[in-house]
Amino acid sequence: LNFTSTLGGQTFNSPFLNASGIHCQTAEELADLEGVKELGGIVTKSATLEARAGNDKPRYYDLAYGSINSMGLPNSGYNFYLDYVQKEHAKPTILSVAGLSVADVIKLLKEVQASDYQGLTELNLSCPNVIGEPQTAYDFETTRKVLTEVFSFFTKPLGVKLPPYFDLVHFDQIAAVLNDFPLTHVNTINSVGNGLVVDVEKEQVVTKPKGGFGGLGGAMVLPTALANVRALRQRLNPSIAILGTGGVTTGADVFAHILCGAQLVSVGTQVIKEGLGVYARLEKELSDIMEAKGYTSLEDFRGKLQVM
Ligand code: RRO
Repeated sequence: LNFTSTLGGQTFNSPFLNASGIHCQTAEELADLEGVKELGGIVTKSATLEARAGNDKPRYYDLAYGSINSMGLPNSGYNFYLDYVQKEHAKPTILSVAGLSVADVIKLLKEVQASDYQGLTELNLSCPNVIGEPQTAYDFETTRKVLTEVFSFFTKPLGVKLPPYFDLVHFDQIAAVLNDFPLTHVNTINSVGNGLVVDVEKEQVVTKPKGGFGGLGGAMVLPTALANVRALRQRLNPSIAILGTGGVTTGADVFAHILCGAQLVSVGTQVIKEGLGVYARLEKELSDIMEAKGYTSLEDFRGKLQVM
């Protein structure tokens, strides 16, 4: 089977990525990812200008149908991740960056532009968990302003990480903004922001920051993720690839993401639940489905979802 996909001029030998934030904060975790042969590429934890400890713990909670997190952008600072991606790696990397202000975003991307790094960068416009900070990509005008300023100087491959949208008009509105810029990709979805999980026995929330509000991930968000991949694939310029993230627990879920138009597919919560062995299982399950259907490459079914 041919699992090859291209993105930003680079070849990914498999469609699988780690979701940003999952097992990609420390040098050890990133080295672990390099050792997973079924991973097509490696995404770093979103980097800020300064290193951050993140929010108080507990800040991640495992649920039967997924997870809730309010990590608060713990990371080692952009210098660490920019050094990391400039080293030799067997797989392509995606450098994720997140600003706490527009000025931060510009400063971060100017550093990336000035560096020797020629790979992909992804601007996270959708972190739901930094106290007092809105998710930028829910504000269409601010998103346009940020991208206008960014593309006045940034010439390297750049994508954006989006939050989930829930209204067809919002898909139209964000696509109208994104289509005006030379983006390599959009990565959709980030966690479903500001859910609240209640422990009825304890009559209490399950995570400490923000009074228990946090981003939802895992199986419960799969239909939302598929809707976002599909709706954006229908609206974005063909030159903008879509990275599908959200709700993957089986090879069938990976197949569904690709059927909706995903170029690559990320796994988050299920990596936490199952460990890095998840990728071998998903690859086997995807292979079995493709073989049963007589497909030999991802192109055979990518974006070919049928409607009634
Ligand atoms: O660190 C986090 O709390 C976090 C981030 Br930056 C993000 O983009 N998405 C998420 O679910 N958590």
